[in-house]
Amino acid sequence: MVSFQAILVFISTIFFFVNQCVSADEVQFYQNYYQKYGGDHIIVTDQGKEVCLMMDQYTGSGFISNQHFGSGDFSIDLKIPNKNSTGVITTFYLTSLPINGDPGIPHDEIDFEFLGGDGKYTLNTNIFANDGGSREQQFNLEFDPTTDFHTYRILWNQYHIIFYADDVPIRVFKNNTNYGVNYPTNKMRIEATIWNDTNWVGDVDWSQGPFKAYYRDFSINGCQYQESNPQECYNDNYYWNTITNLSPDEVQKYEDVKAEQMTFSYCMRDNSINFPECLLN
Ligand SMILES: *[C@@H]1O[C@H](CO)[C@@H](O)[C@H](O)[C@H]1NC(C)=O
Ligand SMILES: *[C@@H]1O[C@H](CO)[C@@H](O)[C@H](O)[C@H]1NC(C)=O
Ligand SMILES: CC(=O)N[C@H]1CO[C@H](CO)[C@@H](O)[C@@H]1O
Repeated sequence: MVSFQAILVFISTIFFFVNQCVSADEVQFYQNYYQKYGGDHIIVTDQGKEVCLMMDQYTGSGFISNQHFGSGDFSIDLKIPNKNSTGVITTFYLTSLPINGDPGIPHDEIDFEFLGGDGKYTLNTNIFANDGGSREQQFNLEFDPTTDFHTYRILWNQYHIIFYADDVPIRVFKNNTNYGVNYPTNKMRIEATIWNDTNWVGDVDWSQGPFKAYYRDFSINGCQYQESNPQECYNDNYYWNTITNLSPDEVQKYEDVKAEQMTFSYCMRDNSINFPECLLN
């Protein structure tokens, strides 16, 4: 009897892992996303398993998820443009802003933004929670994001938002609503873009273009938002909602990142008094 059960567990474990691998590898771009803008500056290749977002002096480009989500464990594999790309911004983020940018709705957003500089990159992260954001934290990653694909991940549940770069937690934003801190609650979609912002990161040298960012792995682990039952996305049946703390190993990695890779935090600004979380963490 025991061995029979053991065999069953064994078989179902194998089935589980095979199933996971197959689904992660084979999800094609158009199953979960569509082009938001940029005309022919977005190129889908490898039977929908890779997307190239391009920007030149005429336009950038971007894609957006079909669904809205209320929680999830969102990730993508990304390789950043490898040219001298001052002024080029490559992103992967969640946003509540509708496609026409209607300013009437509360703005929640969770951002990974790679800011191209003179031969180097800064990873900017930001969080908007029913407001204007301004919660930047910036990092010099320990790897070069331009030479290979790396996995960037946003875990968003009712307890915290965790930003990961290759399984290293680089930022944790806790749900401190009990202390008067705003926290994202609105339905959000996933977007990825390549764009430029002269005022923020400087002028682009268009002669260095076109700038190309490559994305892979279009599987999505998220709770589809239901207007009639938003609370459903806090259900423990979703594995990401059972993640309430960093593991001891992750705590150590996170401390190392804060000490060695974080180059800026909004909590260092004079107006950080407006952000109660700066005193809590
Ligand atoms: C944040 O935490 C509070 C409890 O501390 C909870 O009531 C609330 O639903 C949480 N907010 C979100 C958006 O999950
Ligand atoms: C990179 O391009 C900028 C213009 O956008 C230029 O000022 C800078 O000298 C270039 N750096 C290198 C290393 O080519
Ligand atoms: C190609 C592209 O998107 N260019 C934009 C760069 O940024 C300026 C404003 O900072 C826009 O006016 C351009 O359209």
